[in-house]
Amino acid sequence: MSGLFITLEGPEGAGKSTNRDYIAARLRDAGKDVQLTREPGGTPLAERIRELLLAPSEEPMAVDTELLLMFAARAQHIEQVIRPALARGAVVLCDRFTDATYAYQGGGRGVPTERIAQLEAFVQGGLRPDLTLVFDLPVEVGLARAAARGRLDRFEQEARSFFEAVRQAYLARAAADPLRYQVIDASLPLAEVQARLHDSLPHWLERARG
Ligand code: T5A
Repeated sequence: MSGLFITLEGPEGAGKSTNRDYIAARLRDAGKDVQLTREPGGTPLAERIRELLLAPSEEPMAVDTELLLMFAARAQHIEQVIRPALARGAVVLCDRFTDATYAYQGGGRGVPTERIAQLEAFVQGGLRPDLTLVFDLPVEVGLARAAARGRLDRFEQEARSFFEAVRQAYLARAAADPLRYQVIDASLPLAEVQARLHDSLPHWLERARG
């Protein structure tokens, strides 16, 4: 594969989608072929699985159901979108990927890391992001931003302790592999976050290409 696989991660309301569009615009200015996508979702079928995952429901979703639906959507997304884009040499810019499974299902729900790692190997083979940007901010700031948008999805209705665990899981993963992860202070004003992205991105991309 000759493309570059970049993922954006972080707790709720961290600004991933906003900054994904900003990064895509900078990369396109530099003449890159950019494939924008997101998880769960990214293909029509995977977007239908996303609806199942995010819709609040009377029937509680079993933790393993949630885990397997995340990976079912991912398998479809990888086959239909991510691998073809990488094969044509594109930069794939993906709003959440498997780090979200480690953070939400692992940190938040308590699924053992080894079980997630088994599914990751099964579904992805050797596919891993080249660069992961973790947009980090205090839980209450992110939840306030998400709440300002209106109705809360199934995850956004979780307790604050769930999101604290999610945040800590992201930070622990980033600390364990500082070459792949860049932690960005997403509590700063948007203009400041984007100024930092503007200044650091070329360096991160160069390093990710190895
Ligand atoms: N999930 C996902 C799992 O549990 N396991 C998995 O494996 C995967 C892949 C997906 C849900 O699924 C879970 C995690 C999620 O709960 P989602 O909608 O894709 O849901 O993810 P969210 O995090 O909910 O997306 P959000 O849209 O809430 O957050 P973003 O994308 O981080 O934030 P964004 O860019 O939409 O910004 C939110 C608001 O804040 C403002 C923006 O203008 C916007 O209004 N904003 C700022 N305001 C002030 N200062 C800044 N620096 C700002 N940056 C953005």
